[in-house]
Amino acid sequence: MSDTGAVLTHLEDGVLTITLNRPDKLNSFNEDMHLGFRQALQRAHDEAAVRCVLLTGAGRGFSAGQDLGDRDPRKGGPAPDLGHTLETFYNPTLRLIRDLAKPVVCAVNGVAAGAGANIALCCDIVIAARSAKFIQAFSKIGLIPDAGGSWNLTRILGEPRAKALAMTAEPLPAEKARDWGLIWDVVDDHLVVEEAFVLAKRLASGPTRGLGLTKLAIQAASENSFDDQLDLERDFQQEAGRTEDYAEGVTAFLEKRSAEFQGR
Ligand code: T3D
Repeated sequence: MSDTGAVLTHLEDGVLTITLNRPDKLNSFNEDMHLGFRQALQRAHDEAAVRCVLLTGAGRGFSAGQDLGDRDPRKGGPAPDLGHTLETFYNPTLRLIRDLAKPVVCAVNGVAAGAGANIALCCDIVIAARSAKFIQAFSKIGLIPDAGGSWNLTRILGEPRAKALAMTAEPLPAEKARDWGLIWDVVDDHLVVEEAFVLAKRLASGPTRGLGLTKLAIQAASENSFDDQLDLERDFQQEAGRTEDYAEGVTAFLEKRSAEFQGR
């Protein structure tokens, strides 16, 4: 582990595991954790050796969102400018996850609340512990869903469920989140990180550029017209078709063996 305190990173078999590490505060986000998280995601962007990211939390929770101790009105002073904190801390991180042309797997090891829930839901493949729950906690403190929540929930669940989750702040159990199509899978608590790592390792040994383009193409689909998406598929496929991994994949098929992708 290369230890940056509030965030731990560990690179193994092409998988950069990023662990949110403030377990006594349910991995809620203070500035230190924001910076460590962003630094780790930037590393995933920059290093070719990183071919997949696995995000999880230390201890019994995934993340409880913003550290409310840092927002204590009883300490006096002017009200915090939350537009500024979103723009400075959360939004760049969410953009890094969405724009990263590599798979991001999330192992939701326990409760995910507020921005913690929505950061998890922004990842590409989410596997949750059976006891985990997702809470749009914002309305309990007078806020709106942020960290991409109003966008993701509405697109995935539709307005009725998105509004009800956001307005009631009712915990959404992991199995219901899976049944509603919000996450990929649910596994027994003690297996969640292990199973997510197996999946991440499999993705890390895949055709990294092709997987990255797949991610970006699927994300673009909800915004594009059918015609625009066909154009995008043409361009992305042209790029994928020029990778060494494509040549290796076809060769391996013809030679009746497993492909050995190098991520190039
Ligand atoms: O501010 C901005 O920049 C704008 C952005 C906002 C983004 C947001 O995320 S707003 C939403 C913030 N999050 C919340 O409102 C959730 C608050 N937490 C909870 O509702 C509950 O903790 C949970 C439902 C998540 C879990 O409940 P439970 O009973 O399992 O655990 P707990 O006992 O409440 O928490 C355990 C400890 O973590 C506890 O500390 P203690 O008493 O043992 O010393 C608790 O205070 C601490 N903790 C939990 N969440 C937070 C937190 N400390 C600081 N900030 C938190 N968000």
